[in-house]
Amino acid sequence: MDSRIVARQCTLCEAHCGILVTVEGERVTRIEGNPEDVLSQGYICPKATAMGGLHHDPDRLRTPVRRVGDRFEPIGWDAAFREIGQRLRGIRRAHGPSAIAMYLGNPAAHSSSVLYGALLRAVLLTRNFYTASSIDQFPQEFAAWRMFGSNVLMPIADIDRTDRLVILGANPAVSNGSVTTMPDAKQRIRRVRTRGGKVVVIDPRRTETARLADEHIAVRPGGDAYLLLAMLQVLVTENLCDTGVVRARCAGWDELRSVVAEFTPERAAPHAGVDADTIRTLAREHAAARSAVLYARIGVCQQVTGTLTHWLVNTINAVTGNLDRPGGQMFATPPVDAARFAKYLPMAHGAWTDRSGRYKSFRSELPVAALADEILTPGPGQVRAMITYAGNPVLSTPQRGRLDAALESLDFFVAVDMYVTETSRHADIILPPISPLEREDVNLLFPVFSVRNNLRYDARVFEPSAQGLEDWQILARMITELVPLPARRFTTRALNGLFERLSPMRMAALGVAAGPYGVLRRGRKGLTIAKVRAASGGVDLGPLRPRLPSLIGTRDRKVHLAPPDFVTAARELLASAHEAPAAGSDGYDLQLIGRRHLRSNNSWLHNVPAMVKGRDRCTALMHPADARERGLTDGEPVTVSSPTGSIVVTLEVSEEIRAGTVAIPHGWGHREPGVGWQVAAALPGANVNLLHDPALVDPLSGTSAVNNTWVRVQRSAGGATPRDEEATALSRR
Ligand SMILES: Nc1nc2c(c(=O)[nH]1)N[C@H]1C(S)=C(S)[C@@H](COP(=O)(O)OP(=O)(O)OC[C@H]3O[C@@H](n4cnc5c(=O)[nH]c(N)nc54)[C@H](O)[C@@H]3O)O[C@H]1N2
Ligand SMILES: Nc1nc2c(c(=O)[nH]1)N[C@H]1C(S)=C(S)[C@@H](COP(=O)(O)OP(=O)(O)OC[C@H]3O[C@@H](n4cnc5c(=O)[nH]c(N)nc54)[C@H](O)[C@@H]3O)O[C@H]1N2
Ligand code: SF4
Ligand SMILES: [Mo]
Repeated sequence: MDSRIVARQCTLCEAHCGILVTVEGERVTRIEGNPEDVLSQGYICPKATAMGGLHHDPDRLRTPVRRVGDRFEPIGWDAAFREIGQRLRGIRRAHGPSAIAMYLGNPAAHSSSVLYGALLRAVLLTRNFYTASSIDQFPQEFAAWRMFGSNVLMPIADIDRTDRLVILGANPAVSNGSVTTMPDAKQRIRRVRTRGGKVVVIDPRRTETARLADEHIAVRPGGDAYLLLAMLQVLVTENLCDTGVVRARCAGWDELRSVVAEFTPERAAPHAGVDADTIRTLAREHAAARSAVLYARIGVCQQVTGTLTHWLVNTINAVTGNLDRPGGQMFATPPVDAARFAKYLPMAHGAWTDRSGRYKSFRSELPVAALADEILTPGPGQVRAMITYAGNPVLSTPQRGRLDAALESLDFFVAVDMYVTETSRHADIILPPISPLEREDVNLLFPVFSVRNNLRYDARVFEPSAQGLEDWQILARMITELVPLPARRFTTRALNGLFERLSPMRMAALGVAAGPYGVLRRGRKGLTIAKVRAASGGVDLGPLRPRLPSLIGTRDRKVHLAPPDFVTAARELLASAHEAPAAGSDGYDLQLIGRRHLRSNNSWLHNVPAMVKGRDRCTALMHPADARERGLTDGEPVTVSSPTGSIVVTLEVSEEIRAGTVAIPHGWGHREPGVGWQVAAALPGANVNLLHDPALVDPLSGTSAVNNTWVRVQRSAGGATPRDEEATALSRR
């Protein structure tokens, strides 16, 4: 049989590891790491093979479908777009542009089709634009915007050169790095230690990453802001800061010092759940190291103190002289230098709000916590139609379990997705893109956040069928339907023709040619997409280089250490620290946090058998002392309830989690009627977001604080197992 090997990337997570895909006949028979890949150097995780599984998955939609009663029937592309155009234009005419909402999910960021997602968003002119970012990295963007003048300036941990790596609320050994792209994070972490450096992990769970570290500090969930404020107090009072650098490059130093002056490690200790000596040592060692970096990610984003924590992380790195220097926090010089221009975009925090006035827009979108209310609450401005693109908000966002009913109540709903998911099952029309292995691409986003400057190319493994469309083509056709056109019947074709010539690949080629390494700047030796395509593992563009002065977007061109709203919030937090730490109430006595598994990726790899074989992954992880106290045993079904909702999952007892804390992964709960992913639908597990109160957010950025829910865990009534209908019944409440 014909056999061939194609080099491309796995596009499932930010690492975008280089893979070699072996195809025999029409089937993928092997996926292995590409040793020539300039960033991943042969590494892959077990998820890489899912790229083949997804491609061949019989449940993956290959043609558009339309809902007829409670079934979906195939429909042609032209008919689908015609109907979408008519329905959406009608709703916009009757109720205004904000009556159409759009939700953009995580996989959108993994292909350059996202450019058309942004264009569709712009054409919609809606206030109701939502993305997964408001349950993800918004606090980091918000802190970057206020400190450096642009949300894109989220600094990267220079892990390959640091002498001291301190990780808070991230588990790169499993996630392979986020907002610091680091394929084979495990190896990179080990190398910090083999070259004589030190690794510390601050996390309520003794994670896969913590097991690689010199030291694990089991912080109380939500305790990080206190811990960091006290670290700063030590740095300031013991004169451990690099004041030369601070005075030359930063503003707000005096204000910052006055905020933390009184907040000793002793005062922080009960709130952080970490003893004072440990906090003091953390501060001293950070200052003493030749280079050091605090790296924080989603665990601390999803807290009411999300933005404050990321501000303090950046601040501690800055005042110890570790900002914009090798081994510290740095900024990439990517082939398309987005950060240079992003500072000119208006961020306009609070340009509008949701109708309740509680949630402010940030970078032109509303926090996703407002979504169900904006659909369900009647009155002027109510959302009547919805477009989802590469997202599964029913499983991935907290909505008090009302998003199913909300989506069902819409006048019209179109989902751009290749599965009938918990979300898209409510759609009137589902538009599936071709499989990732059928697209050609260069990703320009992740080089902005990678540990080395690079550009890599994704080759097509299979030719798409003649009818197959990429996401950007689907989105372009929707844009055409929505742009006000004078004589629609005649101009539609012209506009579609124009878009066909403006493929993201073409735009990327232009961007790269005009970028810092491009032919337009460097002449014949410069970088082109053709050169990247010709190199099997992409092009390495060298280590990160100091460059903040050329990027910074604040008016005075200084790093702002004390943005007034952050200072106010910090003072409020410190004032409340006079009281005892929060301890839950009404019997809600455990703090719930999330976790990720190496073979899972948010909600959508659970239909690939190789990714879900073995034991139930959606378990509640609990410390033995907590289990004993409740008379619970490993492996039994338990009911986990919060004031917001209740689910049934299997209990997993383990020393690895801090007492008083339970951890349950998100993205599960597929046993819903009508979902099309049949492997997933047969799995145990429940939707943990049913437990989270959407009203609980980081007040600065509006990010859902899903690592801050108090729950109660009890033996499941009647000994029901999570495979029973009970889990389904509860999750549909
Ligand atoms: N409680 C809790 N909730 C969380 C989190 C948490 O830690 N705890 N994490 C949050 C985070 S970080 C994230 S990023 C979100 C993710 O939240 P979402 O982005 O809403 O959800 P995903 O699970 O990534 O679902 C992606 C959907 O896109 C589809 N898809 C995959 N590839 C493509 C493609 O190329 N094109 C199109 N059109 N569709 C595609 C899949 O079939 C799937 O339905 O979840 C968030 N939710
Ligand atoms: N295998 C796999 N890889 C993935 C994903 C996946 O689902 N599976 N998802 C991808 C996505 S969309 C993202 S955004 C990234 C996320 O990448 P990471 O940020 O590395 O994500 P997590 O593994 O969720 O790590 C968060 C950690 O925070 C801890 N934590 C929770 N609350 C607190 C707290 O209050 N303080 C502290 N200090 N720690 C806390 C948790 O115990 C957990 O270990 O991963 C990406 N990579
Ligand atoms: S870490 Fe795994 S899932 Fe992520 S890109 Fe690499 S192989 Fe794919
Ligand atoms: Mo994410």
